[in-house]
Amino acid sequence: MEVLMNIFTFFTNNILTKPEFFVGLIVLIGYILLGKPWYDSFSGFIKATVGYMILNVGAGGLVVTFRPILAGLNGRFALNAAVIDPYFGLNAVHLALENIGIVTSFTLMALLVGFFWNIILVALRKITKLRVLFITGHIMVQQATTATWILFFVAPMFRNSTGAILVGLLVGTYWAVFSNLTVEATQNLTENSGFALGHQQMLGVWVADKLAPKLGKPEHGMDNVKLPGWMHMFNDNVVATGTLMLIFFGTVMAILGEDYMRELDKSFAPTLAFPMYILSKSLMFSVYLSILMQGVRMFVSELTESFRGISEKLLPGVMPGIDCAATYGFAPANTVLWGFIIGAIAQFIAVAGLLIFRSPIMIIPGFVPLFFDNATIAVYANKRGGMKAATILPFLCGIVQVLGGAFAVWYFQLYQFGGWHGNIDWSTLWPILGVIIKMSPVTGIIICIAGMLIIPQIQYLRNKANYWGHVEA
Ligand code: ASC
Repeated sequence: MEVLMNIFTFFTNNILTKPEFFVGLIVLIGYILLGKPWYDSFSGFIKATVGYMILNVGAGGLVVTFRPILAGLNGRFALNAAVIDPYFGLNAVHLALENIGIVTSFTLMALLVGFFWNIILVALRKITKLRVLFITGHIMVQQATTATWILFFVAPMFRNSTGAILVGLLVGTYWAVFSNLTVEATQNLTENSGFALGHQQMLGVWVADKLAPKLGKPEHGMDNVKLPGWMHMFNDNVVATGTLMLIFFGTVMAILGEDYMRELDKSFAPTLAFPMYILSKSLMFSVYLSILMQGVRMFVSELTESFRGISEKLLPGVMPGIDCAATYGFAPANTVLWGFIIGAIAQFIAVAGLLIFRSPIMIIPGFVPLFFDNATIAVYANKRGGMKAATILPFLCGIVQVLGGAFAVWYFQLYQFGGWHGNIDWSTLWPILGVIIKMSPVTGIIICIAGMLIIPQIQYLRNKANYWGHVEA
């Protein structure tokens, strides 16, 4: 008994509370189960662990850059600001969990449970009518993280392993059900390429696909639109993030003023001119975000490979739910950028609305939802409703991203940590799930999971003849 206790204590102190080793261990075990040679399993372990450590470096840098400015906004104008971007959201959740004395490894536990729950749901596809396994690893990490905070925040009695398992069930159900919901639209868009979306705007895409034919005609598509060449610079993540942060944080710092910034930020060297300080601070966001993303990519590519190996063994022939970027080749080249630009205009208008109506929450647009949600919505909208749909729907999406994000940031109190997930499903569906679960945690969780699981049943009843198409039932 004592030996077991000692093992458990060791595990808790050294692995569960050290997410970098937890993720390394998951990869190591996955690779061993897949029968990889020892040196491949070992390199997987090292890469996953180092990747997570790199993420920590990026996250630490963001906090150092971020804190004084957000504190300044709050101190001066009683404005609580948050960047709506899943990487900032990830960071905010980690800080928030640490703040309530909870180890961030619970997010990884939720991820693992969610992944296996998705496998089980699809394995039982004759009953559940679910056809897709969600395999976009970095998205799963982000979503499991945000969902952990949602549940831990609204239901404090579940701030433990039971809670992490429940988060896994919730998020795994979401992965299975909502990726399944994109099957028809994606098959139509890609001329039956045999994949579905496994990303952050699956509900958004379903809505867009349903509304688009009512808004416009596919014959009047994006093929006829020509965008000025300079706009293509926004296709680059670093350029787009750097520019966005310069606009937003640059404005914020300019408003706060030089004296106040010097007071707040001890690293502001006396010899450094204010404009140069603003420029370098704003661009530092891009720097730390790149570092953070590099780390995420590193551990996620190992995690995805070990997950994919496991799922291929368990579920051969099932459709994968993959990154939204995979659909971009199936639309006229301008569509992606068009969605981004329209979404950006909408988000700026919504942010102005928050300021004009004196919302205590201020939202700072982040690149990932701005680009990837709105581009994806535009791609699907254009297919069924042409340019008109590809304009109206990203516009609506941009507005809802900001307003829903503001609600979520306030409701889940992540403004204290400066970030929120921000993608459209996480500004609509998930805040609603959070509100339901807060009312009555146990019943709420059951209602949410059961409610989601009904969706594929309805889909199946409405389309029995073609339902299984690409998937072996
Ligand atoms: C996201 C996210 C990314 C991008 C990428 C798009 O939501 O976190 O890194 O979109 O998946 O290809």
